[in-house]
Amino acid sequence: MKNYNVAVVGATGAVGNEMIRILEERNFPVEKLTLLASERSIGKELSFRGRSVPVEMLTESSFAGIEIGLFSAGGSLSEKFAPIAARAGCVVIDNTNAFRMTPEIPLVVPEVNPEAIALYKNRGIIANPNCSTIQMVVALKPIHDAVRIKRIVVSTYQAVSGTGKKAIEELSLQTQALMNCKEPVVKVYPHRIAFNCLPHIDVFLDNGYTKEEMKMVNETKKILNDPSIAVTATTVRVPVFYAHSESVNIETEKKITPDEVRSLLSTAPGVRVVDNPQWNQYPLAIDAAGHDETLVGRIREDESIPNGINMWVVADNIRKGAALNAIQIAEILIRKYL
Ligand code: NAP
Ligand code: 12T
Repeated sequence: MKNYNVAVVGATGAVGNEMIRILEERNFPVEKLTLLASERSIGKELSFRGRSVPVEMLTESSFAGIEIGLFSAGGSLSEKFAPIAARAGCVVIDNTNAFRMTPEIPLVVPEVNPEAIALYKNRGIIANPNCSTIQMVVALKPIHDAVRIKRIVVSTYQAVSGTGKKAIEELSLQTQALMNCKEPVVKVYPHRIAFNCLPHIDVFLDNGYTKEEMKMVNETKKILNDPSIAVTATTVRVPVFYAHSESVNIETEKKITPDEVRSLLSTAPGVRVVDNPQWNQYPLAIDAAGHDETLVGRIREDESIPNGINMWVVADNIRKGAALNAIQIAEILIRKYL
């Protein structure tokens, strides 16, 4: 079996770190691992398969001989360096918002639209969707195939780790400060996040929605390859470290019962149904964190309309929402195309 030269761009970040762990965990056939970050990280070393790997500075010549580039250092760096890497012959799997809605670039969730990976040939780039969108479409795809979803109303409860390592530290420091009667320092978000909820993720747009909300609207249609699905979203930051939770309401064309949804999802790839309210069992962020599956529960009829279902969907935003999804794409890429 062939081994591949892999680069992680943004290796010292929350997502990059998890990528290194998952490459190791899943025994991805890595020949040489190159770790790239900013000038600030020169001198750092990260461990991979029991060895220390030095972090190098990302430059235009970083991609000679690299076959797969896992990018997670922010949108503007991807805009600049992904095309440079692609020109050097590297297939880029990009975790940022930079290319997701570019028509000729595939936007992939392996459980949902793995066939789109073939389009990597267009530009040498595959886009990884937004974390909140990934877990929602993993749960909805089997239902959409069975009874066609006409409309989705989603509200999210998103962990601070989605913003990166600075935000993880901010929630931790603010919590400690408040528990010790000290003034919390507010830096990463516009308001305190400890013991609070912020209806604000990413920047506000002219239509009154946030960019995160519009990512959910637009990416869902692209991944499900169905521009006719109506989607509306409210995205909220909550004081949770890892795993996003979502309240998802759907209206379907054909009627489906909660039992039929549970049965469909019980065999769906990447999904674990956790739905025993009589034993207080339902998806929890603390149970999803560190795991691969998207947990789905609280499945019940929306009694306000003829064909409606409500559910609660939880997944680790750094794993399925980012690093794991990217590496699952890479696994299909090497198995079928490289
Ligand atoms: P993070 O913890 O803040 O890490 C940022 C990483 O980018 C670090 O490795 C940092 O290196 C590197 N970086 C920053 N500026 C750089 C530069 N000028 N040159 C080279 N490297 C640079 O953030 P994160 O949570 O890992 O997220 C990183 C990006 O991934 C986000 O901006 C977002 O676009 C994307 N993301 C996507 C999802 C998703 O929904 N799929 C989820 C989370 C994040 P230093 O340590 O050297 O500063
Ligand atoms: N602002 O990949 O803050 O578009 O949780 C993912 C997560 C952007 C993205 C976050 C964000 C993205 C967040």
